[in-house]
Amino acid sequence: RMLKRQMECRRDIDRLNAPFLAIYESLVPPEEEKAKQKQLLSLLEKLVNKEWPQARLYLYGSCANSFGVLKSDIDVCLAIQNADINKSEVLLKLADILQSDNLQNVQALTRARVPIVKLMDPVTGISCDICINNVLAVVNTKLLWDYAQIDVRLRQLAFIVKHWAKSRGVNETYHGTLSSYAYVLMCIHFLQQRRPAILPCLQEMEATYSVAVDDIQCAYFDQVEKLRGFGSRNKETIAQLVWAFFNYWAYRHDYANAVISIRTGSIISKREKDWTRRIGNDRHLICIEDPFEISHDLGRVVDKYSIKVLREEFERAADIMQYDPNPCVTLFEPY
Ligand code: 3AT
Ligand code: MG
Repeated sequence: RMLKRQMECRRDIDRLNAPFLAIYESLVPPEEEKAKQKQLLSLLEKLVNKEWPQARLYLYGSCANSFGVLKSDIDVCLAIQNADINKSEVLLKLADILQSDNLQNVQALTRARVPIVKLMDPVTGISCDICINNVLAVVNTKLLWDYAQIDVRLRQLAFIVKHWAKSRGVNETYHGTLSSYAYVLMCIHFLQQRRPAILPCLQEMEATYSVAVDDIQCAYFDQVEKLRGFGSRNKETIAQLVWAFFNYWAYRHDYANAVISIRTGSIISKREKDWTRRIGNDRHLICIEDPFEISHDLGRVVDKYSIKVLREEFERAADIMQYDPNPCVTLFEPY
């Protein structure tokens, strides 16, 4: 009976639509934030091009994938063609240039997993990380943006999930929980799997966009304006989807055998990917396949301690969605 109750949505669920939409609206950044980001980007472009005239700057991450909540930092990628550049040298040089132009807190982190220069622009108040030649991140940013154009429920769900993850302290990769990028992939997968489906699988469709990044071919259908209304046969509301999302990760997902894959629009098996045992530090306790770098498991940061934390948080959220009189408050209570 317990199980039956967990699989059955609460009857008054749609009463939660308005408050969830209000939370979503309150997180959407205002237009002037976009303008400030552009302003900072063109300042950076000007400075960078004085030293490297051929170089280009690209926004990536949440400031460009449409999943950025207000007051997010911006992620910038410096693309330099020259094959034999030394990333550390470029970063140190870049830090020098930025420092002498009144940008604040300039710091080159050359030994980080993704080496970057950090800075804060006192004019716009925006903080920014600049990395070098991380083209795959620019391409996966476009993929996420394209998915968001198809059905507004993706953006609504992802904002609520990200807000929940930040409030509950489970959006910290250095503590073994998941990145924002991983949570957005979980939302896309989830909406691809609803019946009727709310999102298609763009990488399984005829490719209208194709780029090679190193030895990885990134190709998918990107004429998403033709796909508006794709999910309209599915009438599920945001409250129902939030309920079902947490229910899926709390009680339905097969952690022992399943890999979620937005590339194929389905679940694939750990065995098929040879992700059944620990290799080095990759334990594969929750498996989220990167859409392009398919040997990359976004769950690889999760360890035997943090998997418990994560799963308990999913269960807490699912139970709140099922039983709590006021989920829109309780769900986001600081841990
Ligand atoms: P926040 O709003 O900053 O929390 P975000 O979408 O900017 O969310 P991150 O700062 O975690 O997310 O990452 C910035 C971008 O870097 C997002 C994605 O394009 C790329 N990225 C992050 N982690 C990975 C990864 N493990 N593999 C490939 N690309 C990644
Ligand atoms: Mg970011």
